[in-house]
Amino acid sequence: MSRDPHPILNPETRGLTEGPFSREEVRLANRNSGLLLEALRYDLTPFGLHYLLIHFDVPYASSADGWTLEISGMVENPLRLKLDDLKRYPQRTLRVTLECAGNGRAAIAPRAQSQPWHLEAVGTAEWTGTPLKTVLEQAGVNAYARDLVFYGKDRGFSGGIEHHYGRSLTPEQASAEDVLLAWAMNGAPLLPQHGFPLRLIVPGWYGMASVKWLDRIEVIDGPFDGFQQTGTYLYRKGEHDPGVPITMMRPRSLMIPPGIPDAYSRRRLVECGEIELFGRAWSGAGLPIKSVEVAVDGHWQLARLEPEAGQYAWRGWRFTWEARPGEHELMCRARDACGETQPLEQRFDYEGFGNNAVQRIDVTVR
Ligand SMILES: Nc1nc2c(c(=O)[nH]1)N[C@H]1C(S)=C(S)[C@@H](COP(=O)(O)O)O[C@H]1N2
Ligand SMILES: [Mo]
Repeated sequence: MSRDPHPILNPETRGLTEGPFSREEVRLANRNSGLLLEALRYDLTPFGLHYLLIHFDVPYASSADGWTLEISGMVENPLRLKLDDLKRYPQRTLRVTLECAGNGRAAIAPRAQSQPWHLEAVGTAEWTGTPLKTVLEQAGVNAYARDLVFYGKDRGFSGGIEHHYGRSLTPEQASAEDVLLAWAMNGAPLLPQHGFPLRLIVPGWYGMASVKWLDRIEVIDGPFDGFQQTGTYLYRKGEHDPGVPITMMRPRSLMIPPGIPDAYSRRRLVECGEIELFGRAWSGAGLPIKSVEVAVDGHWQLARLEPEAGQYAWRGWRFTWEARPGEHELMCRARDACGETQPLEQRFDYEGFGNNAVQRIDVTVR
C-alpha cells in the first residue's frame, strides 16, 4: 500500500543534518527569539529579551475575562476557575531562570532539525501566581491518581499527531511548594508570547514543563502518553532508543562577550589591559552553583561569585582578565552543589537536548 503523502498527516521523518541551516530552521529561529547575550547583565531579563519557544501559534486572548482553568478527572471537586478566582488564593512571587532543553542544539553534529539554538535560550523573570498545590488541595486529587496533565490552548501537529500542547507531572511533582499557576511576569500581566493570561511555572526544570496558555488540568489514572511527554523531550542516542525523560536543567554558565563585535561574524575585538568579564550561572532542581571557572587559552581559574538571588535564579559572576595583545579563546564553566560540571565538548543527543558544553569565545586583543 502506498503511503499517503500528506505533508501534515504523514510528515517526512525529520532526521539529522549537517552543514547549512534549512529554510525551516531559519523560519523557526525567527519565531523563537533568544536572549541577547549582552542582556545577561540584567538580574531580571527585561521584557522582549527573555527567550521564546512556541511550538505552534500563540493563541489569541484579548483579555483575561473569558479565560477559565478547568480541573477535572480524578478529583473530588472538579473546578472551573476564572483568573479573578485564582487571584483570591494566596499569592507567591518567585525568581526563576528558565532554559529550553534544546539550548545548544546547533552545536551538536550532526544536529537535529528543529529550533537551532546556539546558547541563548535562557532568561530570568519574577513570576507571580498561586501555588498549584493550594488549588489541588481544594480539588482533592484522588489517592490513585497517577498523572496530572497540563494542557495549553495552543494546538497543532508534531510527527503527524494533532494535539494541544500538553505535559504531565506526577502528583508528587505537582504538589511541590514552588510550582506556580502564574499570571504575572516581572509585575505585569503575561505577554501573549509568554502564555497570557495563565501559565505553569515549574522551577528547576527545563522550560518544556512550564505549560503556557494553561486552560485545563486533567487528573488521570495512568501515565500520560501525549506527544510532548513520550514522543519528544527524551534523551536519546538514536531514533529507536526508548530514551530517558528530560526533567531538570543541567548546570551551565554563560558570559557576556567582551569588547565590540564584528556585525556579521560576531567576532570580538578587545583593547588590551584589565577586562572585567561578567556572566551568569545556574543549575536545575534548585541546586546552588558552587563555582564558576574561566579559562583563558585553556588555563582555568576561579571566578568571583555574586550573592545568590533566589534558589531558582541564575547567579552573577565576575572575572578580571589581564588581556594581552593577540588571539585568545575564553571559556567558562559552572559546577553545581552536586558536583556536576559542564563538559568541554557537547555530548551527542538525537534531538539535540541537554547540551550544556562550555561556551567558547574567540577574541582578538589589540
Ligand atoms: N502551551 C505551550 N506551553 C509551552 C510551550 C508551547 O509551545 N506551548 N513551549 C514550552 C517550551 S519548550 C519552553 S522552553 C518554554 C518557553 O517559555 P517562554 O517562551 O516563556 O520562554 O515554554 C514551554 N511551554
Ligand atoms: Mo524548550
